[in-house]
Amino acid sequence: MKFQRKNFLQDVERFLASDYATDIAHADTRELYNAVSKAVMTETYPARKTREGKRCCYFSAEFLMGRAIFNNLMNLGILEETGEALASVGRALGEFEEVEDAALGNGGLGRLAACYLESAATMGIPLDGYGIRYRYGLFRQTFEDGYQHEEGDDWLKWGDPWSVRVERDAVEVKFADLTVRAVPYDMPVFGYKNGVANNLRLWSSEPVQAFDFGAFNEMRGGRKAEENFDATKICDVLYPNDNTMVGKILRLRQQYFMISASLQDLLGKYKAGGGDLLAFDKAYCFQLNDTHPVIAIPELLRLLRLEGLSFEEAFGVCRKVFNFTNHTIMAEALEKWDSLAIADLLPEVYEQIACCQQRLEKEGLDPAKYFIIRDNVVHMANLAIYVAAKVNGVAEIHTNILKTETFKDWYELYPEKFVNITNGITPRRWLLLNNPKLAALIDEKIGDGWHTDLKQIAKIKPFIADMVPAFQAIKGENKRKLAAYIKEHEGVDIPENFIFDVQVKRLHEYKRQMLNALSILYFYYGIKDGTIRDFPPTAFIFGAKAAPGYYMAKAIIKFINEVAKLVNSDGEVAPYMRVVFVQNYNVSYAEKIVCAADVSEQISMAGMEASGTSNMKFMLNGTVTLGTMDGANVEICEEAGAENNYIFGATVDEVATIKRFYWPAEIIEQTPALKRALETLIDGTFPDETGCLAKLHESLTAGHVPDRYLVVLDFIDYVRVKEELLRDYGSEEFWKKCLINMSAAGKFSADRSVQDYARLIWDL
Ligand code: 26Q
Repeated sequence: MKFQRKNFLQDVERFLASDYATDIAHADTRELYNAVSKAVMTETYPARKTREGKRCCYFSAEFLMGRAIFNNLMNLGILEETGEALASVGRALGEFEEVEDAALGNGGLGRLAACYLESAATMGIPLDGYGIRYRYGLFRQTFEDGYQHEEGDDWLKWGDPWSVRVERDAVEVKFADLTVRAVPYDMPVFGYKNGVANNLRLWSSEPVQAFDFGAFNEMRGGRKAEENFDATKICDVLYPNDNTMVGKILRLRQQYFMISASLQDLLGKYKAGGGDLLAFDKAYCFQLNDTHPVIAIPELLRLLRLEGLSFEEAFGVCRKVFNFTNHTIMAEALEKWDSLAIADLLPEVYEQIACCQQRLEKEGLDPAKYFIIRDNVVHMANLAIYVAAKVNGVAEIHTNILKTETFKDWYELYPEKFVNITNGITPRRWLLLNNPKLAALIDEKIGDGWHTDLKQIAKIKPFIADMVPAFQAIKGENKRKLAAYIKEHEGVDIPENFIFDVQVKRLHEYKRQMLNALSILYFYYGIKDGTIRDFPPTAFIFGAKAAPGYYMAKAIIKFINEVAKLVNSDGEVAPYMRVVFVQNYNVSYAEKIVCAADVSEQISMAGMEASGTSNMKFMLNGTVTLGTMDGANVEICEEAGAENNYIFGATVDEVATIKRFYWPAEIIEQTPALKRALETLIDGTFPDETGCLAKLHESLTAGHVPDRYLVVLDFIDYVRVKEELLRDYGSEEFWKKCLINMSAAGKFSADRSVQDYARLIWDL
């Protein structure tokens, strides 16, 4: 975008005057943010372009976009100019650090959707996002007495200047008990310095009439008035679950709401343009982001049949347009819905699901293996696999598990449907924007081709030895900044010369934050009793939100906060360690943490983490991985060399055998240091008024399936490798490992991922 300071500042003044009756000198940060954003929207509008022809639509219940302003200015190529223009009138771009994230997603799956939109725009691939404009995003987290507390995330209080409400495209969505109006809000997704803008369309639910006077008069009867009340409730809030399914009808309403609105919109426009319904796939294809949008399949069948297509014709269209991505093998995350619940809420949609089941039965397949509906339960993943053209996992190891275990029978039936597309991250947000000094250092050595072709970052290899001092200095500065931020927001002092050992991700038992916490206690007691000497000074940094209903995850947060209190208040260990659990970990916090980390903890039980994407972000910023052979860690080792990372623990194959006769009690007895760390959960070391720590202890040691995720099994190997890493830290060898990882991150660009999708799945 051509930037003209005079026009820009005039636009800003005009918006400040018309929207807030103020001016640049007097506007508060929120007012200035809105005016600046709208000025950019205005100036870029006429010049936005996107590719003609077939488009792919990314259907997703989550888009975890984070903060838009800096990324948009960077991609438009006007970040510096805007900063200078604001400075010339006595304001600063840095003020916008206060603006809160758009957190319309939980974690990996939602952030992946956001990275893919940015990468597709940058690669010139015509990909648009379709989802829900939640009124409240993922809850804001605080700790009170070490326990997690949740508050509503009122993200719109900052305004939404990057979205445009498109009244003319509003449609009605019908449920058995009510009809609501779906109004789209469009947000441009700017490609990196290429003039492209794709679109993210988020639907908002409203009453069919703004004020239904008839309903008002019938209010004593109740029913009508309640309908209008319910309409807005659909988009009220994002369900705060990650890798677990909640069977709430409201969640099903959300899914159908965004899908029906999107398909009516797309099909309506296609028809209006005179398109032949049987050739719908020549104009569109749909990527289903996990099972959450899978209701799109019966909805499109319903809509096509309303247009007069036979079931077989409509089914044929669906088989060509839909593709399905699976993000998890966890049984509790695979969506299953009660048949009656769907039939009650969406009778005509259920009818189409039943037709799919009938069609499947007619094929004469083994009903024990192949079913969509069984025992009055609809299996959304099976519906998706039966109909989709392509089914993909998100890392090599994950796709292999899908083929050989989770969906083994389906793979035998349709081997050609299954493909792997390893996840990726956008190098713009996750290096250029969050670590500008490192990006500039790379530019200086190899030019800027890597910005949009990350494979080129391998060109840095011959410079690695020379780069170490500059890299150290940049990392040191990033660490100082993070430490200051943590001091301000969490009240914990982290000396900058400490190693920053980081585990940030959703809180889940399978991700094994417990393993990390127990190792900290092991080091702590070892330092205290003198069995561990000269421990390399280390800050253990955690960030994670627990689903509000996930009892064990919340207990783990309480435990780690208690460990932090114990360690941080002990003067004897102060020279060696600190522990901090940062509150409200989100995309913006991640940007600060990722560039400052020395150790990236990726320690899930092998076979559980589909891919992971923070592992890629750390790698790209020159951080070694301390991890298991799980998810994309496997490919990170392939690319960067296992010898340049710190790998431990049982492999997938070992997990499978060991699980059959696993009994942790024996190992605990033979490992006194582990036993001692575990005992702190029940011996009064920590207050436990709610009994949650005792429950945590029980989950690791007792019951029908003790220690489901093999924390005890992997403990010894974990602390061995972790100590080795911490002792290697600071050597010339270690710094080279960091840079080798950075130089080998090319594969993990989301640009590569979306190009793989475009070529192997979307046929764009
Ligand atoms: C389902 C039904 C009802 C309510 C909520 C849900 C729900 C919501 C979110 C189920 C799962 C999720 C999120 C899953 C997720 O984030 N998976 C992660 O996806 C990443 C991107 O592919 C991977 O890198 C991670 O390994 C995987 O855990």
